[in-house]
Amino acid sequence: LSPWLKRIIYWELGIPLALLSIGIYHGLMQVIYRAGVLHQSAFAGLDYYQGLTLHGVINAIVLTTFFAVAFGHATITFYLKREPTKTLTLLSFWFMVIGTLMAAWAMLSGKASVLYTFYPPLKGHPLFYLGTALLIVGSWFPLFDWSRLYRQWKRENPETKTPLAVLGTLVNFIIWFVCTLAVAYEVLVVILPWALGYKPTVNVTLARTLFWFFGHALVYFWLLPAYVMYYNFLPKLAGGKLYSDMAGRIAAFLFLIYSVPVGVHHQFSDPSITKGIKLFQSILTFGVTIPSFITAFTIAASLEYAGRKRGAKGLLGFFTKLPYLDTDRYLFAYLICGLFLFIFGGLTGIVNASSELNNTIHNSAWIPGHFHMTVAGPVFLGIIGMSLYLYQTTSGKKLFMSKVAVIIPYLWVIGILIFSTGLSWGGLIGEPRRTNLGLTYLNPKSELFTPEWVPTTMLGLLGGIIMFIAGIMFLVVFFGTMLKKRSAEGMLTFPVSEALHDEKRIPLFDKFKPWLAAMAVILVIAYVPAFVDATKNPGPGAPRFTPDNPVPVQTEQPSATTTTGLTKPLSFNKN
Ligand code: HAS
Ligand code: HEM
Repeated sequence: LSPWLKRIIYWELGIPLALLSIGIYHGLMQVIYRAGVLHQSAFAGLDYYQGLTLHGVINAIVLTTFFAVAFGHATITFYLKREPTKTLTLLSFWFMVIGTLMAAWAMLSGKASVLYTFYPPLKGHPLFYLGTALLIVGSWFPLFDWSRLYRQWKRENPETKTPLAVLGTLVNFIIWFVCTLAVAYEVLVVILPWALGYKPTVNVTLARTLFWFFGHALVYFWLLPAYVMYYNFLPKLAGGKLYSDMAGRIAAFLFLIYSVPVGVHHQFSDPSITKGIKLFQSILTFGVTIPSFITAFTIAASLEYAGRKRGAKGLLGFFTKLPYLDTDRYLFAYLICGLFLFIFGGLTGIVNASSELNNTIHNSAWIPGHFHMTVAGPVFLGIIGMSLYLYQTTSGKKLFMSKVAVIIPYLWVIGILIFSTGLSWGGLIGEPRRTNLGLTYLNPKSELFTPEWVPTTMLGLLGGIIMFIAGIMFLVVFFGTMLKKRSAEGMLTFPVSEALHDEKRIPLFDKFKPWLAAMAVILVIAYVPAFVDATKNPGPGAPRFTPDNPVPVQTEQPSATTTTGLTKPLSFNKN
């Protein structure tokens, strides 16, 4: 690893992890507001929605994107034995840093409390959207570089199977490139002209449809680096082999075709999109669970093989023979904890995907319950575990507080399980998401006080405090390791797993073109009708809202109560 590339990878890991301190502080604040410990709309100078925006954007957008790029550089360099170009890598880094700074300024100054989904008609400062666009465009550059390196490698090794980790990384960034085209269009063509004041209204349905074209594929962009670790490193860390190399390839290509055309499952409640499209995308969503089921069985078989090699007996005895607390293989602890949480993240996802059941849990606390067992489960634990591993091995330093490092993921699992039980249970009894419950529903002085939500939000609070403690402990270990003196020669190395069944090369599973063609066809069938709907039935051109007031800024008249006691709909100024 050249010194310049190593330095960039360190910055790409270090910057978002430093920001994570703000990210998890606001996670803690969320459970505090929700449990009604605070009955106010702001704390320490930061407003509730400002905090929630910082939490979602830092944890789910900035940390994940920087990490995927840094890990991609490391994986490609390691497996293909060639490095990306300096100019493009630096350009990508600066785009991402400047974009993050612009968005951070907008959020911290309270000018973009629009949440990480930035749905219009909530309107943020233009720099928030421009910053996000820069961050995304910056993360595209490495794909161009890596594809060139891959093609070079393939020319020299036409009959060798593409290393699974390289395949996973390329598939991931292709998904990312395709889905971000939609969000780039949303930001640059739909939102920015309106945010800058050139257009008075915005097509809310179109913006949401473009967002979710991007948004669900985004979750697989978060997930695939963790899958690269599960297939390629976890079996070796467990002391065994990957059960089947082909299973990993099939899973990667299935993600390529299924990740994008499922976004409408976030819009089951959007009236402008017709039922048939929703049903079709609901079925495709079941399709996208297949690669995860393949992964569950393949990795379980790999763990079983490792456990039996270490002398395990009986049906499930292998679970007792795995290196859960081995400080030399601390990465194992992070990966196995993530996998364990994903069992519940996956099950709750399947509930969400069922369009009828979705009516019950949409916009309820169930949803953050689901996604903290996915993005804050396998994804987050993979990111922090691998960041530590990459830094420690390439710098040649010893781990700071290694015994603590290995228990952090277990503490995190305990925290998430309590937290998500509270939120999922709360969701089932009507507790909403994205709501400062402390102001009303969890405030005994309010007439809206809802005592049924006391136990659920208390569980959320307890779990959230444990997660916060585990998160801070991780930051101490990571930055403590950075401050240590070098004790050995650092080098880029991974615990590479051999395959138990190393199936011979089948060209279909070693080529991108057929899968890209299939992806294009499914995308067109799934999304052209959705976009036609969104463009034809935009609903009233939405006026501007500010985050602290549910009443639109540009109204002809305030809402009035009729003699029947019903509220007349607001009439929007459509000019
Ligand atoms: Fe999701 C909403 C459906 C996966 C993230 N999801 C969200 C949101 C986020 C998110 C952030 O259909 C909220 C967005 C917002 O702000 O509004 N999701 C699914 C489905 C899956 C799924 C079907 N989601 C993810 C992943 C995420 C993520 C991954 C982040 C990384 N999700 C939905 C739907 C909604 C949604 C609807 C919209 C809801 C609404 O109404 O708003 C699937 O991909 C899940 C498949 C997973 C499995 C699990 C396999 C299990 C494995 C572990 C095996 C363990 C072993 C180890 C071997 C089938 C691989 C055992 C070890 C021991 C020690 C025991
Ligand atoms: C939202 C708590 C860590 C990603 C939330 C919410 C809570 C919360 C209570 C729901 C707010 C609501 O809808 O009312 C925490 C705590 C954490 C933590 C206590 C740890 C100390 C994480 C991590 C990630 C993450 C590590 C991702 C890597 C998100 C996202 C949202 C969210 C994307 C949605 C924001 C939105 O609705 O706009 N968090 N979280 N969280 N969290 Fe976390």
